[in-house]
Amino acid sequence: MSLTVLKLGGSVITEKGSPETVDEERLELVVEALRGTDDLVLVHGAGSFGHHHAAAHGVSQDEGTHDTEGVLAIHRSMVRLNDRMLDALGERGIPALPVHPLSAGYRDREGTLFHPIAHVGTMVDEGFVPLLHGDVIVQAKAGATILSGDDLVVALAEGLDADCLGLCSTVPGVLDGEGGVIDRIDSLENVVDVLGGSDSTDVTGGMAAKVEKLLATDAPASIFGPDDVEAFLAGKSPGTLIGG
Ligand code: IP8
Repeated sequence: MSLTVLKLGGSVITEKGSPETVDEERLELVVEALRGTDDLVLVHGAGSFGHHHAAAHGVSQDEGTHDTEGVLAIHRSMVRLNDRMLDALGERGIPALPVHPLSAGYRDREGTLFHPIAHVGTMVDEGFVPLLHGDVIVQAKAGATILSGDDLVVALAEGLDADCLGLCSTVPGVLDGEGGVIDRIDSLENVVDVLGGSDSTDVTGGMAAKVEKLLATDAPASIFGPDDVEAFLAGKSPGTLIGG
């Protein structure tokens, strides 16, 4: 079996500038491209669903909270998006099942993520498509902190020994100073100058953070745009290939 872990960026599937709004057209395009793919684990980001709640409650990857209301506001927002995704996938015959990280995983006081992998693997073995998402999760000595879908895909790809890992972003890959797509990145130092931050309320960092996380994985990882999901699933290397 050849296992693929794919993250759909929050800004791909939502309108990032307007609160809790799904980008229906983009979602349709991406979900269509997923049809017929076996052995797939999906993760989606927050986009306009999670980040503004996180910012409103002062919660980030580094700043935790013990305020239950805040935790629930962030989590429920992500569950609403996850439900919308499940509907869109189910309508097209993709057998997706939800996995909510808040209820499954945690981080220790050093920030190391523990998330059940066998659970997700068994779903795949049984022909389902696990659909996880960025979330707020408990962290020892910090209350609850934000877990980016980027960290989740890395942990899943490693734990499940995935054959490939993809991040579908709004841009067609990692862009150089002139707006061209960089084909391959083997080290962060070579590209750190051209990687900027994120443009809207985003508590989990921009492209530089993504590249850094992907460089730490064994599985070949790609960052590509929504038009390239099909090519990626067909085993091609669209966009930017990171490490591997
Ligand atoms: O969009 C962030 O996930 P990401 C999750 O994958 C929340 O970084 C709740 C802000």
